[in-house]
Amino acid sequence: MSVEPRLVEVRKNVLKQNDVIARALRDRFREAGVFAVSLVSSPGSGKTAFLEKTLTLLYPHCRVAALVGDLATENDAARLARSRAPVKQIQTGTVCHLEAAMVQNALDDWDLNELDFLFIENVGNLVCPSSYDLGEDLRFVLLSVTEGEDKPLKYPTIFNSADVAVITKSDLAAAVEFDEEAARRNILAVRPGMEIFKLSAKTGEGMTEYLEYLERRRVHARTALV
Ligand SMILES: Nc1nc2c(ncn2[C@@H]2O[C@H](COP(=O)(O)OP(=O)(O)OP(=O)(O)O)[C@@H](O)[C@H]2O)c(=O)[nH]1
Ligand SMILES: [Mg+2]
Repeated sequence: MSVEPRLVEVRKNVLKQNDVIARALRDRFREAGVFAVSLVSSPGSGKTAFLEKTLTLLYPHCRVAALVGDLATENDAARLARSRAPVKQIQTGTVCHLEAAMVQNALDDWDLNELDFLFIENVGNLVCPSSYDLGEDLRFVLLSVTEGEDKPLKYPTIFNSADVAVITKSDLAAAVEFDEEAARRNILAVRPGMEIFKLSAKTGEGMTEYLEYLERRRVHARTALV
């Protein structure tokens, strides 16, 4: 008997269990009327900066909160908390992605009825997070101008499992000779028709357009239920 089929079986069961919890989370989000958005990308592509800007701009107008996953440290939670929104860090130890059970545990003492948006920043990784549904309504994949236009082609699964792409750090585009046309072409080659935003958390360029889109998606998702 070879070892490989058993490993495959264990992995299948873990994913199946994750899907069951993710489904329960999705139902909970719907019932509470909270719109859940997750962010995935490689380490350092700007998830926390983008999320801090998002929370800061949304906080005065609606009820927002965030969970953030990292293997270690509370650094990102501390940065996000500057927005004044409720924030919780999830430390995954050696695990390279968030799982639905981790999100469920982190939400234990939060009343979701009091939220309009829940944001979930995943661990920086272009591979592991793609297999794990977190019950979110919308998944954003970030691609910074500094990491190379070919990333969607090299890591198609993460782009395929996301709903929307965000090109970040647009203020640095010229300095790194970012080829926007190639990046868009590569994203669309992997995920035809994907919505793409380009923005900078530093200058705020492109943020308004993206926030208007987010609000449209929230209203559409929540009124579609009524
Ligand atoms: N110039 C510029 N720098 C940015 C922008 N967004 C993020 N950065 C910088 O990029 C670095 C990484 O940003 P983070 O927000 O920590 O990236 P991250 O994806 O959350 O990183 P991990 O959580 O470690 O995966 C930091 O030094 C940020 O200041 C941007 O829009 N423009
Ligand atoms: Mg971060």
